[in-house]
Amino acid sequence: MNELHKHYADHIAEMQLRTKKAISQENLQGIVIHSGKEIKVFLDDYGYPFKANPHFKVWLPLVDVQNSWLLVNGEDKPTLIYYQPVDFWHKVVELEESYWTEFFDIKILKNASDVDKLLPYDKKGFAYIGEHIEVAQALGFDAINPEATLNYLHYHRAYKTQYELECMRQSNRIAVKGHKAAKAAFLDGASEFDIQQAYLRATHHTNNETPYGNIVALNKNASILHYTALDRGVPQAHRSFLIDAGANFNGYASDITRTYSFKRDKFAELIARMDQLMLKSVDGLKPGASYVDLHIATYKDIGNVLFEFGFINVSAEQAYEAGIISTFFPHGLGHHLGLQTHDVGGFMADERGTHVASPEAHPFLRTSRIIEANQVFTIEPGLYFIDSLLADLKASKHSAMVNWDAVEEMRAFGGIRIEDNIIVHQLHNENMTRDLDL
Ligand SMILES: [Mn+2]
Repeated sequence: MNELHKHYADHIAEMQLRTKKAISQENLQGIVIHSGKEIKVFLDDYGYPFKANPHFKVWLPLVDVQNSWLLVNGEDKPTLIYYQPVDFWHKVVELEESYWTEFFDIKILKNASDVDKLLPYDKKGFAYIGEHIEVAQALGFDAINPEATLNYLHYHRAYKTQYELECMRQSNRIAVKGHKAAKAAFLDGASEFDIQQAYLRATHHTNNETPYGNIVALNKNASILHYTALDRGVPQAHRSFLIDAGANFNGYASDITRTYSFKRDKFAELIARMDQLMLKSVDGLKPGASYVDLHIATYKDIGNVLFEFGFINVSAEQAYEAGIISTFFPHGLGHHLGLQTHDVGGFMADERGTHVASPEAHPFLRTSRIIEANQVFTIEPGLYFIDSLLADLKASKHSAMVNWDAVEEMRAFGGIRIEDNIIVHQLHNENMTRDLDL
């Protein structure tokens, strides 16, 4: 029995416990979770790539079955209504016995529209959780994605079970293979498109299986934060390479970023300095600490880097007061990671879902919650040379704080982001990404 199988029973027990509490506080009898259904392209008979409801895949490692359902109440053995049509057009995934199947009462559904025969006759007291409101209404549910129930489940999802942590280690393992292949392709002089192919091949993922659209950016394209175009052509020169790419294991995401310089140049030194800064940030993840404070400390530290490398001629403190660090680091330090790349629950102060807003000066921060053990985060500081933001700064009253020649020299390299995936344990952090020698 491997690590995963060993921990699965405890994972199910924890999901049962959460379900029981979630439904008892809302006086529900149970929750009916819909995996989802195909969404067709307008006027076409093809569907968009299917992504399962995270509330479904938190229970079991089925990420690609549509029209399937879970009935849970936290006490009885969960029921899985598994869609297995008679269909000679599409591949039908036949259910095979696996480490997880014994934990469910499994009922086979041959026609998607017959599901009501397998659901509770009286929907009163049952909540529907899923994307398809019209389906829920047609079936007669009153409680559709009740906010209190979702808040409770989302708040607790930030605490990963041992099974989930193992899934995330595996997800890192797959992504790291891709990152190593991508780096080799870059050093080989490949195009963005071909680097992407190398990544997918090494991870055994199709483009639709990665948890988010990979960012594969050469040279100046690295300054575009969410660059998802893939240039087919080989650029005249390879200067820099930024890759933000993850993997998927049992529905759990990894989310890793690396930046490389083609030569041993000033940009390479800047990457090394940012790597050091990034690892210092990771050390700041501690139970009881505030992610917002860690973001602000890192933000100021980037001010130090800007000064050390001569991009600004004022101290980090002065740059912070003037607000100009945001020109170079315009996003948040990181986020919760799990079934979703930007996992839920990051702004919740408690299980009722009380919202804690990000500070006004840091609107792009994706979590404001207090850090606790068994939570998983990304740490991903960046330093970019973004044309539009630099133009705004140049036109502002703070323009003289910047050494524009030094900045100019870096524009062709785009920018730097380095991102690892970290489990916070009670007494230490586990950097899943570095543990794999990336
Ligand atoms: Mn990320």
